Amino acid sequence: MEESRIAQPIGIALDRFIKNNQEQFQYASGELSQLLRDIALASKVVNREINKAGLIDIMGAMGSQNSGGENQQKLDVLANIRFTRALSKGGEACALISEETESYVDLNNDGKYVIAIDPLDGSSNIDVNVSIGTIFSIYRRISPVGTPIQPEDILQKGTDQVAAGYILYGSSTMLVYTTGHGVNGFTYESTLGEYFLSHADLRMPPDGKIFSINEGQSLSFAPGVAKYLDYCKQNGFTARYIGSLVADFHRNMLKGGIYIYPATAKDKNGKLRLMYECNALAFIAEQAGGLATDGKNRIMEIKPSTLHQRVPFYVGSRMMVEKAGSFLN
Ligand code: AHM
Ligand code: MG
Repeated sequence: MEESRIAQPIGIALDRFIKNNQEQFQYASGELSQLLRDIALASKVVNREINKAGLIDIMGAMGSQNSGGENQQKLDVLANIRFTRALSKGGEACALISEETESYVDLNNDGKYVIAIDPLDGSSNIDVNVSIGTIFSIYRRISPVGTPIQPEDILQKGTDQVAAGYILYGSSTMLVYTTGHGVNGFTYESTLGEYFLSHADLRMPPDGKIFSINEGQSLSFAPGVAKYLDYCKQNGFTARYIGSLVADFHRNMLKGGIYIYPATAKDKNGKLRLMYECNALAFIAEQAGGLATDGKNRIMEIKPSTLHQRVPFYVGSRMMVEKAGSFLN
């Protein structure tokens, strides 16, 4: 464990944990702490809506499309509203990038932070009671506080993240995040309405035997990807694919595995978005001892050129990601 990591007892409440760790932040003014609390609060509201989704008429398609031309679900839109509200109220954020909006949302010019978020990832699983997630990255703005937001504030590399995390709405709801000092996971206790530390200083096994990929598209994979999948099968690996990135990632982080969304004939740059899907998970993976690449390059070093940029994504146990890469190059 690094010296800068403060040992925290299992069971400590998220609020207290954030407070105790505040001095780890480079800019310990409390604003980043507040943003993390805002995200946690919004996630509780979203969690409540997800849990009752089958009971009231909030499931199903919205009839509208998001920035990528995909059908929006009612819960996608609801989650976007909840997180946008929570993150705009406190004034800490100057801009919000979301999967659900074409352009970034200009918030408070006095805010220090830029947030990229996928409010509800795993859309195809919403209606069928399968795990879904929220993914977020937090950046410090580059332009001076108090001035209008600039393109360089928005299009920052993953290495510039000051915090990142996800919420997994699964068999239990978890919030997992990093501020660059290791990864910690908190489980939601719904009767108390609070997250408690359940997974302290998470480490990803360096190697594993789970591979997660949509093999239905294998005919349009590059030969190297197909060869790596043959290698997995020849070595007795296990295939596990939920189709919810957060859930697939979380399982692989705990058990050891690799998640791959490669370039396909349909999606030449893969399907997943660099700014609000891949970077956050790459940061968490690396902080837990894992790795994230586009098959060749470190995800966090890719300079985004557009908000909704897609990228092939290889993430998980370090040795598995390296091995997959060796088949591609
Ligand atoms: P979404 O942002 O529209 O929900 O898409 C992202 C999701 C990931 O959660 C998941 O890993 C992937 O898309 C599944 O895609 P596919 O159905 O092509 O396998
Ligand atoms: Mg998504």
